[in-house]
Amino acid sequence: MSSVESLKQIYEANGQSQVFTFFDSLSESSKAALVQQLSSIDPERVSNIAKSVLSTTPDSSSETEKISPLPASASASLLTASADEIAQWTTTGHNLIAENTVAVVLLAGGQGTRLGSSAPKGCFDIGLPSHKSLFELQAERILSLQKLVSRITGKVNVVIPWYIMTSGPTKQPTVSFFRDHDYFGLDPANVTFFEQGVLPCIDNQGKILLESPDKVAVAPDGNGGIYRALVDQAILPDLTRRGIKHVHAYCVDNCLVKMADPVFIGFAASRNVNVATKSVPKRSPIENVGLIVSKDGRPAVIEYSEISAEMAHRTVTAKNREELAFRTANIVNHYYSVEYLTGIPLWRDDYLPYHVARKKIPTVDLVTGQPVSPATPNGIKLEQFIFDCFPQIKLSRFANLEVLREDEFSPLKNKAGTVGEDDADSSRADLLKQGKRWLEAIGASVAPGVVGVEVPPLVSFAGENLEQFKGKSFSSEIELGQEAKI
Ligand code: UD2
Repeated sequence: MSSVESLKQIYEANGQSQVFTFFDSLSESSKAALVQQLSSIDPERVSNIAKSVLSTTPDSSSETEKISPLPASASASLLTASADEIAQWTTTGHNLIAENTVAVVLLAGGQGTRLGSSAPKGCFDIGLPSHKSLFELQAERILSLQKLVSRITGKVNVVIPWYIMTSGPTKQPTVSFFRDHDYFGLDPANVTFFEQGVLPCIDNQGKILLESPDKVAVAPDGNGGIYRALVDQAILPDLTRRGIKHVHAYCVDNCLVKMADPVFIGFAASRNVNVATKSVPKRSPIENVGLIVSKDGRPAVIEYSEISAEMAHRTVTAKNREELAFRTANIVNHYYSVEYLTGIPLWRDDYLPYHVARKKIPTVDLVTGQPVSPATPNGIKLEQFIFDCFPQIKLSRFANLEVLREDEFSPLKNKAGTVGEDDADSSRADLLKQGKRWLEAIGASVAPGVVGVEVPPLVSFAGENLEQFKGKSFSSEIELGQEAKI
């Protein structure tokens, strides 16, 4: 039996024979392309996933399991920790970085559709005086932290390897952007790109959708695809080869992200946890953030797209103040011990659940063969979520570190001038205000009406090393270090 016949049989057996609708009318090259793509897909796995996601309603889980806020034993907060505690975490973090045991993993496979830009989000210019992209800010923070740790510990050749997860749509433009900018001064040997997997899109009956007569519609498999990719793309052996013990994974669109944050690394390592996460107090009941909770005695995150309105709005009265019952907001800022990550091969195939994203998926009419550009969602993109590994972790090996939103979280989600928050304008303002706070803390001044000053990462990683600007006054929004040009 030919390979095509056996392929048809497998798809037929799993109720997915529609993918061959136009096969006989295709050219030889199109037939080969479709056979190659279909051979890389497991129709049984897709049909099983479709069955599981189409049979459960998201709210059902959040109502039944025992869900409560994380216990105090698994939480800490920079808003309440003592200066000594924070200093200890910072020193521990500096030493671990100095020993070259800390790496950073960037989640950069998202397609940023809400932003309305076709380029990868990391390329985005949020309008700073320097017009640096998010990628450039993040690269310079790595350079800055390497230099800072070297200066503090006396260690030379401090290296924080950077692993960048891309997806089909973002890989080429991301790699080109780094090459065109000469890796922003980083050594390319310490910047590794790897690609996450894709999954076929399905219709509301679980049938795999064709994008065109000779191509299955596919989409990145969610930021939870990182676990499969760390194994399939041989990142785990590279981490081990380099002697990495601690990994910081983060969301590309947060202009305030502290790359390989020594405080966070030191906090997690000193508690000897497998997984840790940063959080901020939720801004409002309807903020698009996951909620970090305890579910059946394990850490978990309930995504904003799957939480019930009742739960999102539930309040409690504490210290005579009414506040949200669930207010520990996930900000895609996670820590992993490499010891934990080496266990991925044991569970990556069947542990993480799949989530449903109902989308408008360009497809082809199976009768007429005509392209269909749906005006309303006609299908489902299947995604895994990075935080769905949390329930694997005992609460004793997990920790949440609450941080200051103004210092650590300003996501770029929306097109400027549309929603009015979490956009380029708020990102730009939040970064400039941070610079202003840092400068005022050492005795510089920023004129009224000036939003703030851009402090380049290579001048300061987290507000240190600014004494030279004591007494200076800034009368416009500039990038520090450029004032000589004014
Ligand atoms: C994410 C969080 C949400 C909250 C919010 C805050 C998840 C699943 N949800 O929601 O709880 O913290 O951010 O900003 O983490 N990505 C990939 N591959 C993919 C999809 C996404 O790498 O297939 C990356 C994406 O590039 C970004 C991060 O994951 O760096 C978060 O993706 P998003 O911005 O689409 O997630 P969002 O805002 O829906």
